[in-house]
Amino acid sequence: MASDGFKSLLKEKTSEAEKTVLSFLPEESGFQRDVAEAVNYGVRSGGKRLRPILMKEAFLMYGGQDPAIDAFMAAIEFIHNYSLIHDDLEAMDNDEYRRGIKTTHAVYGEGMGVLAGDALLNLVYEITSSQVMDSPDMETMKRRALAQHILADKAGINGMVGGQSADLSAEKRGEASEELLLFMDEKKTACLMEASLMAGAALAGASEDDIRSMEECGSAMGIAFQIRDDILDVTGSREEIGKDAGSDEKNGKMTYVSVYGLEECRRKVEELTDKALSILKDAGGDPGFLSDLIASLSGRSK
Ligand code: GRG
Repeated sequence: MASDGFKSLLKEKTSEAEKTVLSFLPEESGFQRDVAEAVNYGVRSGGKRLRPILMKEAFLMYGGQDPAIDAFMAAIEFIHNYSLIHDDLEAMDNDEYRRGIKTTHAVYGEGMGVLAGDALLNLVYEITSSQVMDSPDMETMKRRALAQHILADKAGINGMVGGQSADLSAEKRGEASEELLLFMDEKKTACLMEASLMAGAALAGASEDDIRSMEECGSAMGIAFQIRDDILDVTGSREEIGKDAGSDEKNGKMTYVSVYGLEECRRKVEELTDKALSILKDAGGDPGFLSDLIASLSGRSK
């Protein structure tokens, strides 16, 4: 059970992350204002802001001081939000609600939903490449470029997009195996957790070994996060999870719950969370809040 101290710190950090992310949103003006409005609607719709918080905590854990962290926090949240907007489209999961309100395509139409996701992904490269170009020295430029590379790699064909592609193909072909399930969840969900922790560490100038530890920690916590998501899709209500429950079953998706059942899934979440925490403990630095955050996610209800 999370302590009151942890809860109030999380609230504070969530509101800081939120403020940072929103400060990078586009202006709603000109002939392109509709897409800017759709982008802003999607990003302003709330959410836990987990990925930018993870990034900032890894950054602080390794003694980071680079002001570019703000742009990178916005960037990871923009990648996440683009993936949600596209995931909700008719061509994907066809979901009408997310974060307790109508999805972006449900409000702005399918075409604008596609464009809003595209625009967000481009914003990622606009705001992070500006940070690389404006670096005050070569060392900082290398750290920023590495952080940018991590985001691109983990979000792309060998990361999140690859996982989503495997998910769509499995659905279409009726394929199912433990190996495939693990691949899908590692790629489509854990990769952005990995990217958050790794990019935070990279911006702080952490060593290659430390960045690798962040990757391993993000992988274990990310898979646990997805299994918890699968559990909530079965046991949660729209009030709790902000979207229609039972979406996986409706779409005939293979999930951890459909393969292993609820009890085994709960056990796996605990096991993976312990693994993430133990990697973090051995990673050097003071993981204080980050440990508490990862531990709290195993019992999350939204
Ligand atoms: C290029 C068409 C195209 C798609 C990109 C759509 C996509 C690839 C990937 C989707 C991956 C996806 C939506 C995975 C689910 C991950 C997940 C559990 C998301 C929910 O994260 P939370 O709970 O959300 O952090 P909030 O709302 O709190 O931000």
